[in-house]
Amino acid sequence: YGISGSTNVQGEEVKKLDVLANDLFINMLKSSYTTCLLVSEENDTVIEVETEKQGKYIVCFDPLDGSSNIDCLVSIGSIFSIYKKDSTSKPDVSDALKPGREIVAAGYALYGSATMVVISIGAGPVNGFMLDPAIGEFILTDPDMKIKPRGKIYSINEGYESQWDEAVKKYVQSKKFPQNGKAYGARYVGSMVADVHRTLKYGGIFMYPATKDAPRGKLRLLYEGNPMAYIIEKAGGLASTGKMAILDVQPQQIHERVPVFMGSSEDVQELLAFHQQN
Ligand code: P6P
Repeated sequence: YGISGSTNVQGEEVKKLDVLANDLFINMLKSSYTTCLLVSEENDTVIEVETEKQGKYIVCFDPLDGSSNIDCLVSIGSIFSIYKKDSTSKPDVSDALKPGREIVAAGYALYGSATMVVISIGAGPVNGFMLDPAIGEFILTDPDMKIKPRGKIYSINEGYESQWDEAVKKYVQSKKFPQNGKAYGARYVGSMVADVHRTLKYGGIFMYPATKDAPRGKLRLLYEGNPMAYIIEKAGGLASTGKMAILDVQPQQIHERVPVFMGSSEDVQELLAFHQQN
């Protein structure tokens, strides 16, 4: 589909597939009678579910993340996090402004060389379900996913190097020109779901740091940073803003952004050491 001609709250061109995905998520969630409030990357304000269809869950989602990759057929995905409403009051935006630690379930769908849903619920593991188109079912192909303590890949948009802070510059430099051992490989898709899923499967670190143009980074806390941090932490990795755990950030508004550093624990700890030095 071509460009639908409109732009979303992020000022990005909204492509028809984005609009379609957003409509599907909203319609399916409302008609599940389990949700009372929705936050979508595509909607400026919270979406209140009609009273007669309300349930007790709040869902924050990016219906189609990586939309700039749609027309060139690079992997894209959907990301979601779920909270349980902790009061009987009328749902309002404050119900969505909870730290990621209060998430009850989260995950993503990756539309890549295969379609996979990775999800974790409550105290449960991270499970990966691959779609088998022959039977139209998602099969549990990756039970209890764990991330390696250290990988060999770093993932960042190097085009913005001139805008990074010193800690990130020195860390990336140390991966390219290590004092001992082999240099890391570089991989960057430009779709968070694809980059994080590869990091989960292979290990390493995914970074979207603050830049001079975007002092709080580009990725959104509620429906990109938090759900991915929830998955990575439950798989044994770390997810930080560079200053604190992403899941501990108290959101102030539904589309706020955070710097993101997540992946293998030893790789993230190494990056954080550069932040502490600087
Ligand atoms: P850049 C896609 O638009 C997205 O929100 C994430 O999926 C992705 O990680 C990031 O932006 C890519 O941004 O600035 O590197 O093109």
